[in-house]
Amino acid sequence: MAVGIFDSGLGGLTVLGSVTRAMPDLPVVYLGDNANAPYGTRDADDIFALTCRGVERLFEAGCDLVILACNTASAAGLRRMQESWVPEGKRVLGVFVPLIEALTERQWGDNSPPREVGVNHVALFATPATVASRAFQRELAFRAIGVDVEAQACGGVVDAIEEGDMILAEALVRSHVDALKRKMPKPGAAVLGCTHYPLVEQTFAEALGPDVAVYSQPDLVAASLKDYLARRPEMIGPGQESAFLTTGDPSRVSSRATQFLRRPIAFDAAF
Ligand code: DGN
Repeated sequence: MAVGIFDSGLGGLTVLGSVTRAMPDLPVVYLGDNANAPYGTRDADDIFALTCRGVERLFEAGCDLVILACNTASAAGLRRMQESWVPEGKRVLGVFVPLIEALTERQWGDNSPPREVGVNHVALFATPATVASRAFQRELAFRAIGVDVEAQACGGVVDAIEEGDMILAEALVRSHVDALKRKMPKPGAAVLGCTHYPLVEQTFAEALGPDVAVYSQPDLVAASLKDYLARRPEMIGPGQESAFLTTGDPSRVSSRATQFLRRPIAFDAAF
């Protein structure tokens, strides 16, 4: 069995990169819904329908476990999916929890009551849809008390990355960090709550300054997945190859992915 990784576009490749570094032999099927990216300005029902279609395709490709490597899709419907849509024998996991566990220094499955953690002021950078959902704040409230979150909706950054305009993406990041600092002058930590943002992580870190700890998802998700699979060896098995699927133009997406991952990647049409 392969593990499926789903994103609205190219952002999930940051998670895929960390997963394959942590588990080089793990077969992974990636699906990017590039034809419909970005999701960040769509409504929740639309995002839910598109995400279900992509995840279903990954189930058909032989994945029993799918990671929603998209905060926007997770915010719009991960819980709804898990409660009412995921078929028996299949699993869908999101990317918020490993991030929040790192921020609150908790272990997977630690359901103890909320407690004070070492950081009081947290800056959240995410897409407009993720920020509007307040899903991050809700998850954090289950685990930590006394943490003040200031969220900055980073309009335009995903679009610029999908278009390959990294100069624009970096300029937008700097202006979103400035906007955040006007609301919260001294964050103790910054959370990159979108899987596209690790591609401009250095710009976030430079704009935030050396005193702000930046939490980014790819390595945290890979470590949680490794731990999860170690406890469920039956979920992975031989006989499946890694594959890359897109709803967009395979040759265009392949060349962007090859640039990002710095190795040759060949996408096929998903449908
Ligand atoms: N990478 C997606 C996320 O983590 O939210 C971006 C979603 C989008 O398409 N805007």
